[in-house]
Amino acid sequence: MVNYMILKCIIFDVDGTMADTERDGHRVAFNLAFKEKDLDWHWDEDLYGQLLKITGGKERMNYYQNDFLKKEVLNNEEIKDMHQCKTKHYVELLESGKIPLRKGVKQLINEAIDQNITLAISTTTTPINVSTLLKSTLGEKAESLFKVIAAGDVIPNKKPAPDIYNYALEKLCLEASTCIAIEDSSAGLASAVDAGIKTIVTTNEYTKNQDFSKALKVYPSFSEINTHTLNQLIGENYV
Ligand code: XBP
Ligand code: MG
Repeated sequence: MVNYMILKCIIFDVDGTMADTERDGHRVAFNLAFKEKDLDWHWDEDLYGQLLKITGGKERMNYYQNDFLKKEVLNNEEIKDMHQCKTKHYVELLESGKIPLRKGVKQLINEAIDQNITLAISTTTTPINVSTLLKSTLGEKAESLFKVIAAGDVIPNKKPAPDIYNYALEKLCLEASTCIAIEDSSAGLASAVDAGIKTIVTTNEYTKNQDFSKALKVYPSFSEINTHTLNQLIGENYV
């Protein structure tokens, strides 16, 4: 039984973890951008679920044209332009309040703050998407609740590479052994674990059948997740 607090920091993934953003958020924004730019692409829910294998919106569009269409429709500049248009639509979706935090996330954040546990974010998504999600769900000052927000192109290799979590640890100046990551996907899990961070997974419709064998524990929701269980989990695996 671990009573003393080993846990110093909770590092949240964003998409699929803090909020269920992919099906009704990012996917819809991509389709709005394709339509605005008169591109005859449309990603339905099933196809998007396959495309989520690749993290990063720009990288996902390249994956789609190279591996599914098997032809280059958009060059790198056009990919960047399309992604900026998609991000504009995604931010508008967030600002409309259509994408709430998953049940239990706000409570866990407040509990961590009460117990002086540092909060951080480690995500593949574009920084403005993170700040807009936080503001639209937790209020104007929400970003200041997180000591580090590691997001998007700040590192060269996106998840499953460990870069974004290594970047977060460097900025946090904390030992990986005192942190726990919360992820939703096998790519995110691999990224955190390869950075030496113990990780739990909260699944969603898109990721529930993925391989989570490297996770400390897998949860279908945040209902059983609190700072005590997180501390217990890393305490039992403390090295
Ligand atoms: C999920 C991702 C992101 C989003 C799209 O990030 O892979 O790429 O799907 O966002 P995470 P962008 O689970 O690490 O939060 O279009 O801004 O990349
Ligand atoms: Mg995720």
